[in-house]
Amino acid sequence: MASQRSSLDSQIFIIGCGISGIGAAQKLIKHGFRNVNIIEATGRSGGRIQTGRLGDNIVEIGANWIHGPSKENPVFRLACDYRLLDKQSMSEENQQIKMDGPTLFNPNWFSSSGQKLGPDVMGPAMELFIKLMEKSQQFNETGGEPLPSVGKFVKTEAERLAPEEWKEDPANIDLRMAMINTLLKMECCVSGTHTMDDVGLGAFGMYKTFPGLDCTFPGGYEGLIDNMMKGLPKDIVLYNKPVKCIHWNNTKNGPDTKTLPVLIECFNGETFAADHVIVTVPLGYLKKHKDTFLSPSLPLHKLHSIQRMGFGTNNKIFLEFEQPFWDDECELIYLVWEDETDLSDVVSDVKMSWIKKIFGFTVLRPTEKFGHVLCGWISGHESEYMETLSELEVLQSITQLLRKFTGNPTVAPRRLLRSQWFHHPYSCGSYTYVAKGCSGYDIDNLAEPLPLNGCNSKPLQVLFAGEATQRSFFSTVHGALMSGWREAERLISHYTPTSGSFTSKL
Ligand code: 6YU
Repeated sequence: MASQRSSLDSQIFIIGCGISGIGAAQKLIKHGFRNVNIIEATGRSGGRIQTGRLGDNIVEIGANWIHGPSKENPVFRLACDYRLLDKQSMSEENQQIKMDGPTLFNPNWFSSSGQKLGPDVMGPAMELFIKLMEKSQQFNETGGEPLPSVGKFVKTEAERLAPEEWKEDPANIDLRMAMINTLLKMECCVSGTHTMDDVGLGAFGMYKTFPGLDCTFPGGYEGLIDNMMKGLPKDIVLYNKPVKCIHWNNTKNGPDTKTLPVLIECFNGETFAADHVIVTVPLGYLKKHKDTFLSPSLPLHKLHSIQRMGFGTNNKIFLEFEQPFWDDECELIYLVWEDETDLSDVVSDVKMSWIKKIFGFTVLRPTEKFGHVLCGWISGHESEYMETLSELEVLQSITQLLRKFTGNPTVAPRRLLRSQWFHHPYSCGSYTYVAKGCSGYDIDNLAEPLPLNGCNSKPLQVLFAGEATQRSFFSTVHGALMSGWREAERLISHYTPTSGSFTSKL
C-alpha cells in the first residue's frame, strides 16, 4: 500500500472537462491530491452544458433545466451556493412541488389544418398519455413488463383504451390520437431517442426524480461551470488535446514513464503518464471509438453494455419573432398533425418530412427579458438529418411549418440558431437512454473500473464517470456531477481504506 504522502502525489488525469470531470477534480483537489489534470478535446469547459447567444438573448445550446431543484440535488445546492438562481426557484414552495410526471406547461395547440385547438378537445389526450407514462415507470419495481418497449406499451394501451374512454365524443378520437403521437415525439426528446419503441419498458422506471419544479439559470447554465472552475488551480485543464488512446496495464512506455501503469496518447502525439485516469467522455463517443479508445481493449461485458445502452439525439432550434403568434400565458406550443393517428413517432421519409418530427416549441420566459423567442425540439434520425442542412434551409422549412399550423401566411421568424449535437465530434449525440433489453447492470458495467477486480496488476488504473454511468439520474447534469464525485471518492477511499465510507462535502 502506498503511504499517504505518496498517494497524494499520484498522477491523476481526468479525460473530459464536462461537469463530471470538473466535479471529480474538485473533490480530489479538496482532498489534497497534488497532481490532478483534466485533458479536454475542445477549447472550452462545460461539455454538454453550453450557453450561447441569439441576438441579445442568452440561450442554452445544451442542458436547460435543473431537474428537481431541491436540497438533495447537488446541482441545485451548488447553484444556490454560487447565487445563480432567482428567488422563486430557491423558494421552499418551489422545492416541494412533486414532479413524478411530465412538467405541466401552460399549452397552446395548433393543428395541421391551421386551427387552434382547445383544452376540451386536447385535455383527454393529455390525461390518457400521462396515465400511460406513469404506468410505464412502474414495471421497474413490479417486473412482469407486458411488452419490450415504452413505445409499444403506450401505443397498444392508447389504442385499446381510447375508444372506450372517449366514447362520448367520437368525433374527436382521431384528433386526440394524433395528439398522443405528438406527445410520443415529445417523449422522444425527453428520453433522447429516435422512437419510444427503442426505450426499454422494464428499465424505464430506473430513472428517479427529485422534488422541485424544474428551473433555469437566469444568467446561463455555463455560470455554474465558470464558478466551479474558479475553485480549481489555474492551469489544471489541458485544452484542445483530444485523447486518442488510453494504454493501460503498462502496455506502452512513454519517455517519462518507467513505473506508472497508464499512458495517455493524444491525437497530436503528446503522451501523459498516469497512475489513474478518470474517463468522462460521453457514451456516444465511447460507442463510436470503443475499439480503439483503450488498449488493451475493453473487456467484453463492458463492450456489450456500451453497445446495448442507448445514446440518442435531441436538438433545439431557437427562433426569434417580431410579434408572438401564441397566447400571452402560453409556455408550450404543441403541433398536432391531423393525419398522424396511427401512432408512429417516426417519419417515413426523413429527407422529405424531417420537419414533422418537431413536436412543438417552448416559449422562453420572461418575455420582458427574452422578447419573443421560441425553442423548437426535435429528436432522432430526423434531428440528425436537420443538422446537415444549412441554417437558411432550416429557417425556410420552419417558416412554412408555422404558416401551415397558424394559418397565417405572414408568420416569419427573424433569427434562428440550432444545436448540432450528433455531429459534435466529442459528444456524438445528446444523452443516454435505457434501450430495449438494457438493465441497471449495463450501467454498472459502464462504471466498473479497470483492471477488473481480482487482477493482480495495479488497481484503479482506468475509472469511468459521466452521466451514462449513473443508475438513477443518467442523462442529467446532476447525474453527471454525482458520477464524477463517485469516482473521486473511489480513489480517495482506495488510499484511505480504514476511513470507512467517505463523507466529505464540497
Ligand atoms: C439536465 C437538462 N437537457 C439538452 C441537450 C443536451 C443535454 N442534458 P460532457 O459531455 O458534458 O463532458 C464530456 C467532455 O469530454 C466534453 O467536454 C468533451 O469535449 C470531452 N471529450 C470527449 N471526447 C474526448 C476525447 N477523446 N479527449 C478529450 N476529451 C474528450 N441535463 O440536467 N437538464 O435540461 C438537460 C439537455 C440538448 C445535449 C441535456 C440535460 C444532459 C446534460 O447536459 C448532460 O447529462 C451532462 O452535461 C453531461 O455531463 P458529462 O460530464 O457526463 O459529459 C424516465 C426517463 C427518462 C430519462 N431522461 C430524462 C430526461 C432528462 C434529460 N433532460 C433533458 C434535456 C435537456 C433539455
